[in-house]
Amino acid sequence: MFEKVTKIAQEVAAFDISNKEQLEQFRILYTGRKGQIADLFDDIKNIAPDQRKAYGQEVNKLKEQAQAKFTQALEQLDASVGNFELAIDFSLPPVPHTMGTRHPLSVVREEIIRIFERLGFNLSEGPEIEDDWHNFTALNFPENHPARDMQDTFFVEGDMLLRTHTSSVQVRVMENEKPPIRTLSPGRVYRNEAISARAHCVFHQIEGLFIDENVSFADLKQTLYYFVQEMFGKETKIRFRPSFFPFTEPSAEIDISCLICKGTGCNICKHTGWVEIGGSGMVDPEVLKNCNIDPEKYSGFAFGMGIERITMLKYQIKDLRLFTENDIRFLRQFESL
Ligand code: 2U9
Repeated sequence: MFEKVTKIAQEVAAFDISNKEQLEQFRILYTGRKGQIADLFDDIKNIAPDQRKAYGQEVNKLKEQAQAKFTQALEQLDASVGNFELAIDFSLPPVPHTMGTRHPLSVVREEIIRIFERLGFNLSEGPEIEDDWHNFTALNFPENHPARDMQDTFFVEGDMLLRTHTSSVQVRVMENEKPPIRTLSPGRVYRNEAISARAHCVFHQIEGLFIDENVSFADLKQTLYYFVQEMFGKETKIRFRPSFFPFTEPSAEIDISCLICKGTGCNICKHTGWVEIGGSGMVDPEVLKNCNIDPEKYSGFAFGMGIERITMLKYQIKDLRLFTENDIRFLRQFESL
């Protein structure tokens, strides 16, 4: 029995450990739970009782030697990995550095803000969870207006709802500030709509409000004309189509000449030569009154646009869902903006 211990001790001493595979082999053969040293301990029952003590001491000595050899080899191999395998290879070409890019909606929102900033507009923000007064009643929506329906608006609780437009922010501005008011309110809005290529239940709007003495429809037209030329290029034409909104009177839809066919007719403009970018109008005197502004003294205009819509027109994006899918192949296309 002692010869077996000596034989294994010789093998352990002679075993060459120069890589991780050999180290693992050494562990399996000798120091592991099912290794030969564990077997030697099991053999103790076959040793004559008067020799068991000496045998045990021998096997213990071997176990310590093997364990020490294992630990030393492991430390050496780890150190060599640090020195060589993980060392930096300075001859490699640089890894392109991947920075995030600004979302196209943020780029376009900024661009719109910059244009109106040059006309003296400031920015205003407000809550996304609104009350009925700021979202509907102050804006002259009648009690039975379809926009107040559950099908169109997400109600939270009681008369609280997810704002359906950022006009609610401008109601708050009017309640809290005196004219002259020139303010722009960009933000997220919610409508209870099925998601498709052309509609989403969450989207972004930017609305403008201009209130002062003697503000006329001509001011509205000139302001939006300036915006369109700055945003879409000097050759872009603008037209106003009569419309109706509860909060403006008169009201007008804003169209621009189609950016693709320049007004000659194509698929994008459905062969009309024009595409809609938003709505506008003179603030209804009832709305001014609701916000404690004297309609005898002041008048104003307002307008609203969907940021998604403007971005889709400007960059020829065909599906609204791309804005929220976070597909890197889509987002990377706007890297240079
Ligand atoms: C106040 C009074 C009036 C803002 C306006 C529109 C016309 C309009 C739509 C465009 C596309 C919303 O994103 S959209 O669906 N907006 O047509 N918005 S006038 O009028 C106001 C705002 C605030 C106090």
